[in-house]
Amino acid sequence: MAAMAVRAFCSPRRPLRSDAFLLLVLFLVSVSCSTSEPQGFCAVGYESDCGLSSEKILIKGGTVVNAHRKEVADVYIEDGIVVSVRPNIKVGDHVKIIDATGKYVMPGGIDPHTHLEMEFMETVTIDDFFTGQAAALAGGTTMHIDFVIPVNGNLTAGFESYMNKAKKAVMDYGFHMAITKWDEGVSKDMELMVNEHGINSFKFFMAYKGSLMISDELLLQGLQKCKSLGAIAMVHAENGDAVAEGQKRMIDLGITGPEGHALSRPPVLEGEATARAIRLANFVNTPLYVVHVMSIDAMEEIAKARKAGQRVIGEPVASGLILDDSWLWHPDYTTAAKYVMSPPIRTSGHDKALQAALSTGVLQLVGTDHCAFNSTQKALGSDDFRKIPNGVNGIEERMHLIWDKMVESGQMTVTDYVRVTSTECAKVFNIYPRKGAILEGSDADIIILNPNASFKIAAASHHSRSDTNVYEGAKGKGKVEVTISHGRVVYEDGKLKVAPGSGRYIRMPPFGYLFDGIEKADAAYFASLNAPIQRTKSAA
Ligand code: URQ
Ligand code: ZN
Ligand code: ZN
Repeated sequence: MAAMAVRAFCSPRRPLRSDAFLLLVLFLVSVSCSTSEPQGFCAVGYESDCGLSSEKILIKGGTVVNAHRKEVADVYIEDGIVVSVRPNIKVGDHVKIIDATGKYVMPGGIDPHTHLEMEFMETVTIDDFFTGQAAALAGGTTMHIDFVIPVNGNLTAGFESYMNKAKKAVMDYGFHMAITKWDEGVSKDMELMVNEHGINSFKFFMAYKGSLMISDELLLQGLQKCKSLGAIAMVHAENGDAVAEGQKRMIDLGITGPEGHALSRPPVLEGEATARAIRLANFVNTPLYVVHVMSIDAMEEIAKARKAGQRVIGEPVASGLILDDSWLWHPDYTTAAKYVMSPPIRTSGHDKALQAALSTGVLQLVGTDHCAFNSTQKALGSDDFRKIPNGVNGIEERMHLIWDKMVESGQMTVTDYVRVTSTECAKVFNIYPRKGAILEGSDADIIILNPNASFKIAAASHHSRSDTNVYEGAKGKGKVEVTISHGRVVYEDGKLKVAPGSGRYIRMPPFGYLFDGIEKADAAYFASLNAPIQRTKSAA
């Protein structure tokens, strides 16, 4: 666990208060460090911004990269906002100068898919809004969108429980809302979430039979409600009924290990559900977002729909782009169980096809589905793979892995890198250009990546609370050296300077760009019906 500087109390700007008070505070910190957080994590008073006030910052001489262009320019930041982006900016005193010569200055990553402190499969994901976000910042991601799980199907209760979890936030975040049951109350609450709480996307699970899974009837209701609210419908697309059959088939064959997980839910079940969701969204004529696209089968359904002009967004995740399923056959259970997630990581070949689809725009943005469980939690399924908590890490590793795999390999340009790791997410969820860009007036969420430096991934040095990492030992080119969140340098020289409570909830308005012209298409559809036919009662 990398050390975090307890800045506030040592910062030159904060006068030393009475010794007694300082001792009390240090005692509180040591208690908080020793009890809840592993060694090296130090959190200080929630409300205080720990002296991490917004700084005046000038980033000099870097190559500023946005999704639409790159330019050698300076970036001047004040009060958490990008004030100007142009060459040779002159500034006064009290401005922190960061030399970015030879480096890339890019919008901080935005991770559209995470699960922090989520109750799932008889346990809770190991990273909460403090450790998960701290890991994100160390990896160059400055915002994430997490999935609120309703409490017994109740959306408002779910929202309140997640706002409570997010009290310890150290970076900006937003919420998607899962829909796990349907009734008039849920339909009403969806309006509330959109109009009152800044949620503009809802997720429907077509798998996890008996827990989160919903029926096609509910999916149809949900798609129509999303359309009326200008909210993005998101789907976990696997045929949950067939998966249950696949699981039974494996267990009956005596296959109870992690390899059984992959064998029980083959790509065809992801392809079938993706095609079904796409056709239902086409029937309703509303945009669809397919989360964690893990296979060629699902990707080709998305490609076909987009080629036909349908508004479908495909989100591959780092694990599907980088890893293959050979790990699930690893003889050591703890090692194999690390890689159990759904849809499963696929055989080698799917990863390369997903990379190609991402580099050519068939798929639009990269998430992580960060849903980390430590080895003790994963051991819950040591006798039956159906009980292994599904999920892998990635929130800290995504920006580095995609840079190395896609840009260093020449598959993707640096402007496209920014588009798929930040800008497209901001646009789809309607928070661009406040987020996802380095433009005058944008939030100063910025990373400085040194293309000539390198990274190495290891559980021993990562910031997640998990004792394992599915990218253990991975090395590559490109290193995020500085992370600026909301105008504050929160990661520099390998040190995190974060303050619980400093993260902000980002409201996301409905009717983003994916809804532009939907009503025109509806009008054309109704005009095309050429019905009802006015028939006179036949004489007969
Ligand atoms: O399905 C999801 O997105 C959640 C439950 C995370 N777990 C996973 O295996 N993908
Ligand atoms: Zn899912
Ligand atoms: Zn997920």
